[in-house]
Amino acid sequence: MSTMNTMGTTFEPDEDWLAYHPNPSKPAFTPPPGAVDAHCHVFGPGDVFPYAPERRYTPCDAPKEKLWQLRDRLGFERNVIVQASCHGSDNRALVDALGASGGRARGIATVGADVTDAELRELHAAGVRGARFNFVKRLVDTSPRAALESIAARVARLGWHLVVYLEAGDLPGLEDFLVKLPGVVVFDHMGRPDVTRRVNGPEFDRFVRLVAGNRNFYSKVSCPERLSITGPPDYDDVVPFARRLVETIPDRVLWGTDWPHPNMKSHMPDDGMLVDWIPRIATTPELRRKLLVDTPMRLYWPEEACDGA
Ligand code: 0GY
Repeated sequence: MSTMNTMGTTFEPDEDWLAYHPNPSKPAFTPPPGAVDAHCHVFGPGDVFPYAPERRYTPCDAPKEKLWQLRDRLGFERNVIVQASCHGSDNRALVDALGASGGRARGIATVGADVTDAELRELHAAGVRGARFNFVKRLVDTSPRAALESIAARVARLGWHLVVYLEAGDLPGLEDFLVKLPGVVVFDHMGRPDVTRRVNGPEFDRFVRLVAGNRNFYSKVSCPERLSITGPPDYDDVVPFARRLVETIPDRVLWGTDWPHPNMKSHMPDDGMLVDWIPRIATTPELRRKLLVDTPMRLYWPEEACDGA
């Protein structure tokens, strides 16, 4: 499949690219009213919103209309759309989706140090509430720390928070930098632990201590499909890691589908089954309400949040 934009550029997905599940199952678990899918993406479509020249992968298009269909099928009410590296710091596809969401989506943008205050204000008006710092080396050349510090200070003035994507092995080298960041810092996918290691071993202990010890740190307990070695549909090996976080910092965890699951090479998850995984990591109605409603509402729709945690 190829798409051509008005400049005559085509975007062929990578040869080994797995498309999102065409027909996810209806989950048996019904999310509580007001549930938020707090980590998902939109890609393109490339003929309208071209992928970034510096991208490390070319995905298949994953447009907003498909995301809304998924939201409704899974029983969610809102989305937090996270800018992915294939769009670089061109947030137009994200802004377009936010504008079409009827207020039911908020966004996490990627911005460079050269972003102007006027551009930041425009992003805010569109529904962006955070900036993503991506430290995953296979995806991006990370900006210098000084540039990130400057972005962090500027977006903090808008009340935004930061979303940090890293792999567990890189955490020790980043900790000093991360603890000085202003405001809320949300870690993607539990800091990407190696789940073949012990859940109480030194690597994951370090992550849990860091997020538990800093009241402004949050973690997404997402992406079993990305972290698991034992695989679908149960992703048993990831459960103890997510559960430990849900039980240690119940007011500071978030969950998301990660649709359309960029760079999955082993398999493409059935999103309905991912939703059915939630009760295994958040084992009471109260924990599930905090995870799926209270905490994302506090971060992304504070004007409507009512839990006051
Ligand atoms: C994810 C994961 C990935 C990609 C990106 O920004 C990105 O390109 O987020 C990944 O390949 O691990 O869903 O956050």
